[in-house]
Amino acid sequence: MAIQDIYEAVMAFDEDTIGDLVQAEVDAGTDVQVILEKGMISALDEIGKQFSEGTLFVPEMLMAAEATQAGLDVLRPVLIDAGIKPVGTVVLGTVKGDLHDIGKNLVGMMLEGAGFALVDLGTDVDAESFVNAAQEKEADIIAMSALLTTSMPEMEKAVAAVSAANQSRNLNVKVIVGGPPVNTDFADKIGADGYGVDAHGAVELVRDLVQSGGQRTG
Ligand code: B1M
Repeated sequence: MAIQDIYEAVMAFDEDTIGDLVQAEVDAGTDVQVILEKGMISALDEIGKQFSEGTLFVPEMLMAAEATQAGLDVLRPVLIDAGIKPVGTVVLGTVKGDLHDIGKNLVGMMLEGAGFALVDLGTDVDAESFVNAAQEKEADIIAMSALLTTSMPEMEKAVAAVSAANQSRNLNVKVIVGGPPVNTDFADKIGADGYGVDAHGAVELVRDLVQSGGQRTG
């Protein structure tokens, strides 16, 4: 049993056995971050590379994603330490037009594990839905994910809507953004309060913003 088997299971779209493989690594005491990065995320990177090269297509990308989700289901209870009193509330979603949710789900699990109450709006979330959910749930932070370059204008719109609602509805919600097409410069340009480079970075950033209200990269 090895991390390589988990990598191979994603590459083989094997959602039936990946759970057992992940569980075996968890039981063996392997670092969850290693299981995630070397087992699943690196396989998805290879799938993405083959998609770019035209040797794999959307159905294969989807099957690889489903196998990954099956592995993540096993990691969920390991990442989420139940029973912690919420230290803040985060509204999370992938922006409008974008259906990718694996990275977003990871960010959500790590936030829950760090003791934040999570309102996960799913994918294809428009600006108004982010704002309304934040108001309704009295959230401290809105966390937006994007995987497509074409989602970046939607992210900009959503950040602007939060900023407008902070004024017009007298809210005090901060926004963080993340995902491969965005970076600190983009976050600054669109007026976000920060950029999370990965799921761990997102947690650090949210923690910092909730505690101090400053702008930074996590
Ligand atoms: Co899509 N896809 N896809 N896809 N897909 C990419 C993103 C792509 C890079 C593949 C490629 O061309 N090499 C490419 C985007 C190119 C671009 O715009 N620059 C692409 C494309 C083009 C498309 C379609 C347009 C294909 C088509 O239909 N012709 C289509 C779009 C559909 C849509 O959204 N409207 C599409 C569809 C799909 C599937 C549905 C088949 C499937 C998604 C299934 C799902 O998510 N449930 C899929 C997949 C699986 C991928 C790849 C292979 C894997 C993405 C992934 O889950 N990575 C991807 C190639 C790749 O990434 N290598 C690709 C693992 C995940 C853990 O990483 O999401 O980056 P990531 O999250 C990280 C960090 O980015 C960060 O933390 C996470 C963990 O550390 N992070 C945040 C993410 N969000 C954050 C938020 C934060 C902070 C950190 O704070 C708020």
